[in-house]
Amino acid sequence: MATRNVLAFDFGASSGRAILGRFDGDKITLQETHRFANEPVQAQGRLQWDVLRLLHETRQGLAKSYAAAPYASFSIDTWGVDYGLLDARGRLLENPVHYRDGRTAHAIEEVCARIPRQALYARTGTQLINFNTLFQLTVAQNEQPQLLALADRLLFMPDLLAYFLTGEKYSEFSIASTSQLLSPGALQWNTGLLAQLGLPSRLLGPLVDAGARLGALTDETCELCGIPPAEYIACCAHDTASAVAAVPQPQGEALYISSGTWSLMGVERRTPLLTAPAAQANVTNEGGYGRSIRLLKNIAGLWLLQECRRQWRKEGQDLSFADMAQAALAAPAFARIIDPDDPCFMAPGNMPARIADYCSRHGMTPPQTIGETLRCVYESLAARYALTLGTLQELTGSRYPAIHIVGGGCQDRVLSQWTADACSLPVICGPVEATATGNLMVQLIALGELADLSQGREMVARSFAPVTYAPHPSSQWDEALARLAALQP
Ligand code: ADP
Ligand code: LRH
Repeated sequence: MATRNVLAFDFGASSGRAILGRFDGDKITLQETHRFANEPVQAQGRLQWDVLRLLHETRQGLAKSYAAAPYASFSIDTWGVDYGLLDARGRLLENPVHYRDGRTAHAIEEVCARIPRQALYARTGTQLINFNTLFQLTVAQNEQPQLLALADRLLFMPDLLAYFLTGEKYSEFSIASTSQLLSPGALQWNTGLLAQLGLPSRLLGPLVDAGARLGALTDETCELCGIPPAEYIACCAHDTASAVAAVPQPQGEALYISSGTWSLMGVERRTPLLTAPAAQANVTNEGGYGRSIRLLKNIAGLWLLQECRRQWRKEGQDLSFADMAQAALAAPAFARIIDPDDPCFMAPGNMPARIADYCSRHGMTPPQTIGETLRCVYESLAARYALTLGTLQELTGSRYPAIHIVGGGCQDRVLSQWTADACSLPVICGPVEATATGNLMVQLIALGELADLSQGREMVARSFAPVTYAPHPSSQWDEALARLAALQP
């Protein structure tokens, strides 16, 4: 069979990349044709995404990839919840605001004064995290009513970038499902909820499933890039949904951690779980490929390591990932445990100082060295995964034979081994570029090269050799879990 080429753009909160996939009918091979930093910009008191820079980099990726090999189609996935607003002429009204901006710090309390927490959860199936689009919009409505009055359409980040390139305005299901603006598990805006909160439903346009074929590059982009009009196919436009699609699990019963800036730990289901214990645990029911449900928990993830690394670089110490792992291994074990999900770690800033401060406030000796700080973060993350495993098992009534870790973070051997140890389960790592692989796979299904998701997952299993970590449980991990469980925010 002739090779079929498709192109994925995957934007994480720390970097973006263009990845060309070559499918030979059996396996897929990946070529990274373009990678760029995704650095937010603080301006006028707001943390914002540099969306035009991202558009520019996307065009670079389109051109460079075409030079590597002509592709039949392309697609875009990004992080969740953030959006841009367009006016009636389709012009972007303001730079999209970063979900880590502090403007939504009290948004949950304000909305829940009108709609009780449990009712909001039952009506949306979405975890209550202050950065959800719903909360961002209620803050915008309070602070900038004139902006919302001018706005005609809201597009989530991947749909916005696709619109810049194709001129078509759609909202893909998985990315829309991160917003808290959908009815649970449905391809349907929750207009009743919007009306109750005084938010304009006219902002919300047509919803489509992943796999929809949505037009082609505009003449403007073709001319700028010097390429012919490639087709745009919606992938699972939420990066986590694309990553979960690429978890090599033939029966779809695996427990996964999508490990990048965030660690998203969960399982795939057919229906949303909206029980009181699910609401209490604040797990989310996000949309996946084929209208599946990703029942998962957001865990702060490698963000803490990224921010520590950024701070040390500022101070003149440029550490590689291997240096960081070495330093952690050399530090004393289980000296301190932090809650990686504590709100004090959410905003960008001096993370080592915040970790030290957290330790002091919770009666622990602050870490003195880089190695001690890193050991604390690694052990705390692994312990958080283990507690989350327990929560997911309780909620679903299932036991899981192994944990699949996918994404950039699965290259971290120390974290992978300690996750296996803390969870007392084998950890199966890979693919590293799961998000791009899931993005490419959905395009291949839409193009008729693969029959369905299970064929796609078989292709993933054939294409990427996994790395497995056997667990070495110990009573020290049990104690660490108990210490983490006892920490109060
Ligand atoms: P996102 O898409 O959310 O920005 P990625 O999936 O690209 O994140 O993962 C980025 C993270 O993966 C980095 O912050 C780092 O912690 C981890 N990582 C990347 N490369 C390596 C490596 N070679 N060794 C260990 N960890 C790595
Ligand atoms: C991971 C992610 C996650 C969202 C967060 C905003 O990149 O998409 O699933 O909760 O970013």
